[in-house]
Amino acid sequence: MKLRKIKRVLSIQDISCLGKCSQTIALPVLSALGSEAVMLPTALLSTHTMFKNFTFKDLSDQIEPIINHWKSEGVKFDAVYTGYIGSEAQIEQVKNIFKEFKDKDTLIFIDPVMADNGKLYPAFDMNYVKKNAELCACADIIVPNITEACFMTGVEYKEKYDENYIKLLLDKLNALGAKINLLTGVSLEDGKTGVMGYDNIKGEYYLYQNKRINAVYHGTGDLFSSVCVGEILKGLDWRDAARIAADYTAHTIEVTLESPEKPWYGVNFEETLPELLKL
Ligand code: PXL
Repeated sequence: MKLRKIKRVLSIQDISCLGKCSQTIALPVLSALGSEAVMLPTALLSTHTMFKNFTFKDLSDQIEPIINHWKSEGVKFDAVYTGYIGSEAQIEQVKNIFKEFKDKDTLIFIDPVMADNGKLYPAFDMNYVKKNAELCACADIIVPNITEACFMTGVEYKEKYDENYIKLLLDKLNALGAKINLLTGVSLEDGKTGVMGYDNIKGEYYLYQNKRINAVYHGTGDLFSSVCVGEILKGLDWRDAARIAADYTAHTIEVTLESPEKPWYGVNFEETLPELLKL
């Protein structure tokens, strides 16, 4: 009998108790795709920061003891996946975690969650952006949206753009140092949206456009990233993983529109997960 080993992924992001995003999306999606999800919560919030009056407990002081305990257990990770990181100081802690746990086959996947629609999320400033850009140098893959890419590269944010603008952004992202740069929310045709990436090692672009659904829900970036990580760990090439993640996210938004909640409560991925497993 051939022995199989489950891939183990460390998910570093906050726990927002209500409002599906970050860990509450990453864990179920990674498990469904067949990886063991280990979580390192960066902060504990009552809701994500698009709600009013959210509570926020920084968990930085827990990171070192947790990591030390895992080291004493000799634990290894096939991937380290980072999302929303609460502060500049925590970005430094994350860099150390990469040093501690990265060996030659460990995938480092960074979603530099900090901004959307031309604006930074509350609590972040340009110093935080600069640190996040430095962190991206450690990655095998980064998946910023256009706003995050603009903040990290200093390129002007535009709502209307063409392929040359996206290629310029990808060029500037490449200079940050990650191996694969994958821009999300790229819309190059009317009624379409998707991703465009550049593989720094092979020198190749990849563009994928699918149907654009005119609705904005919170947590869809986290859904896209979690699916990408899970699919890559299943052995898929990053391009196939990105295509599946883009199609699945769009489909989940469409399904969510059939039972409308307030968009900041997130998408109903619970309904579509069984279909993801068949893709
Ligand atoms: O979905 C990204 C995200 C994750 N975690 C927290 C957030 C956000 C975006 O607003 O506020 C706490």
